[in-house]
Amino acid sequence: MPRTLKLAAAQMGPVHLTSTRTETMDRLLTLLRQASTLGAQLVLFPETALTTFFPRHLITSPDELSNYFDSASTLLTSPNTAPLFNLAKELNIDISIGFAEWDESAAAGSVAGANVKGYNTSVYYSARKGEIVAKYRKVHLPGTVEPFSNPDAVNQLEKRYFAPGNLGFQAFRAPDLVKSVLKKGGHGVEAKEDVKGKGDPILGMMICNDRRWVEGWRCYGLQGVELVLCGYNTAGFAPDLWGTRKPMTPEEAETDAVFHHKLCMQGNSYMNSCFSVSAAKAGMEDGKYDLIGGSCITSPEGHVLAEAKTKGDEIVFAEIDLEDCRQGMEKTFDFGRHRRIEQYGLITTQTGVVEPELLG
Ligand code: CDV
Repeated sequence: MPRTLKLAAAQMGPVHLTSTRTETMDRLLTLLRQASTLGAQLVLFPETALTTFFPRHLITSPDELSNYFDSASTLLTSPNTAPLFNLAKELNIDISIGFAEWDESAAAGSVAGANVKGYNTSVYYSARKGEIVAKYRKVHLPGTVEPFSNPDAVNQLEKRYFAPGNLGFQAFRAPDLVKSVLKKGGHGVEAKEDVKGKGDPILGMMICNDRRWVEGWRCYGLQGVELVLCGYNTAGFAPDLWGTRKPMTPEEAETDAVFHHKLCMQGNSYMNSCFSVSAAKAGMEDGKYDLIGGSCITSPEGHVLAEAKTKGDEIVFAEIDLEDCRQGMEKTFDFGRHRRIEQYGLITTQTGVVEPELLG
């Protein structure tokens, strides 16, 4: 049985320090309406979609910092965020969006020098339910607590403002997003094998840097994920962050950054037999910080089905059939038959690299 889904990434052009919340919200609403005209049932917005990517700045004023955060509990009611969820409900479109989540309890145990105010978070809103049905907090926070010593460096101070996500990689089902699916206790459901690939779509969220880490993808793969959603803000040129062993022009660096982005989305989609959708915040933010575009939708065979053509506000759209995940899940990547967990101990017992002894 086909389980088709009309899917969109809502790529955003830059949002500046000077952009007002109202201006940014208007752009989000326009993108959602555009996706609706294409028939989208699910729209993904970028990481920290409501503001500029503020972790590139050293912000010391508590008031200024609090302007970039929102509380998860008031997303559906706050004037800063409610219009988007209200429109999603009206248009009957599920949405997923990234934002900086204010949660002062996150600061407990944070490292010296940090000024942790919460988490780098994304939520999944089900239009049919009229509620947020899943929340994910970014696990792999890139960058540093303190700015680089180079005054011209592009900083990435996520470890300063956010605590690492503490919700794991929890897959979830999107209620009634796809028609004609099996429900619990449904007619003809006898064994667990009978329901595989037949229920409501299985989704997982990750945020930006997470896409570079196979561990998160595999955690989702082990829950039968069919679609991974990933919003991002990826610098096009950040030699202090990435290293300078092979000097590159900003143009070469950006080409490489887009290549690595797609490599992660395509390779990990293939190795976990799932679709993925990624949505960038792109272009020159705050006047001088270049972010890559490259928002795309990829298939379980690792192909790019649709991708952004600009670095501005743009809808990337594809109709997918979740049934296409079955081939990989049942053959090459049938985890139950082929994985050898007795050989993978290092993955969960060791964090950093330990090289074999030097030879004599
Ligand atoms: N927002 C991010 O997580 N950005 C990172 C850094 C390393 C540019 C990324 O992985 O794209």
